[in-house]
Amino acid sequence: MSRGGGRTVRAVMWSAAIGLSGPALRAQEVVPPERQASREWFRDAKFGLFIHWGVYSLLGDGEWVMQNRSIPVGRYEWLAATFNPVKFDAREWVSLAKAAGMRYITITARHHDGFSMFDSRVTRYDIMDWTGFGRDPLKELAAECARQGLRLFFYYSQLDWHHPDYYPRGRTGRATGRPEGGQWERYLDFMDSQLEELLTGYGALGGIWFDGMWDKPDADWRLARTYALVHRLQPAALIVPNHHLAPLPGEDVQTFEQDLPGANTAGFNTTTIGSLPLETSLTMNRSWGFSLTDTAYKSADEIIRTLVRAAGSGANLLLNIGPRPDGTIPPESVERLGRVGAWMRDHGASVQGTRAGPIPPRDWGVTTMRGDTVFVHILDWHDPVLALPPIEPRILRAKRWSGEALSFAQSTDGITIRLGPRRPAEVDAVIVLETSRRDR
Ligand code: FHN
Repeated sequence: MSRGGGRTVRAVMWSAAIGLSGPALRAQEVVPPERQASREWFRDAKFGLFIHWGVYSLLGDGEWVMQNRSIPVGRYEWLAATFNPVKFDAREWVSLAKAAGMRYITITARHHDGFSMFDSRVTRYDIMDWTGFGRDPLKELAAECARQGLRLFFYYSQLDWHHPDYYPRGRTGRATGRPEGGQWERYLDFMDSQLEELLTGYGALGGIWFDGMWDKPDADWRLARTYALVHRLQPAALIVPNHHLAPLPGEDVQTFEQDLPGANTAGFNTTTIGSLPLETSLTMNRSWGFSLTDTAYKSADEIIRTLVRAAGSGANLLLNIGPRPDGTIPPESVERLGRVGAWMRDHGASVQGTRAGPIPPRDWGVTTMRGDTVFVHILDWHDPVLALPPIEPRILRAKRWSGEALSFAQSTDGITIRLGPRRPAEVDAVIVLETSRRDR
């Protein structure tokens, strides 16, 4: 992924620019119980599979290849016609996610190249009408997710490098040879029509994952109207906006790209953390879309530690794969998902269904909690006694994840837990603290 410039525009200014001022702003603030319940489900879920897959996968150079190589619309259209993922198997994809311990899938229904990976009635530039594939992969995924009990989210790019009405142009997509002209309102109508298709033709969705508004920060995105449409068609669906701004009315999740909440190694995660559910999206190597040459894969241990660190920050991890153009998943990704899944089968309960614990994330590790149980995740600590800052509840018992009791001392100065002699390296040494809230 590459794209220009930092976005420091403040949310308040945006609210006006994108049509969320005045009554619309206030009208969006009531969150109905169905959506509240979905938010709690989301907080519990903790782990999801992100999938970037589309015409760009054919070139094996990431999802920005159209922009990065200045490919004109006509030539890209030709490429799109050759997309034929004959080995795509929804059951395999969903099973892989499920075995990894993931609870949801977020897949690109349409990325910035403007090609619809679903059967759309409002354009022929989609997988059913433009290619010889003859199947709607999102329909198959939706059915399979429903069968296996995972929720499905659709990534939807608001930015479009193909549509003539995406005009005036934004920061990107200027070299694709489109005529200088177009009607912005018509483009917004087109987007709303596509969203309506996605929200009415694919069963109950987890939500819509929006991306790309940053391409035109000053445009009127008619966001209040689009969000109202989503909420009207599926009252339980969540809106996850990847605009890297403070959350706006109508939105349900604050998502951070390539960073844990609070960190900003990627350069665009400058917002402060609010009260909405949190999510971190992360590439498994350095690319979102399939790359033939990117072999910089994170190890399974690194992924597990990031998942645990995310949970300790109260966030989900949305871990990406970039399937190949034939529909198969790179073996490096399959292998890592398998290893993470093995860890999740044993330790998943220390992460899923939890909330951030009483001790804020530290270099040595994090804490999570469920009810009166606190999970101390030791990620980098090599000494026989672990020293923790004080926590409010009284600790009744401390034990290893395997059940072995540990001796501890608790005072107003803090907690010490005797870990005993150094053990073989564990990716995450989980200590369970059973506590009794003082206010009982
Ligand atoms: O430009 C996209 C990029 O291709 C990818 O989809 C990521 C995923 O979070 N989001 C955008 C950049 O913010």
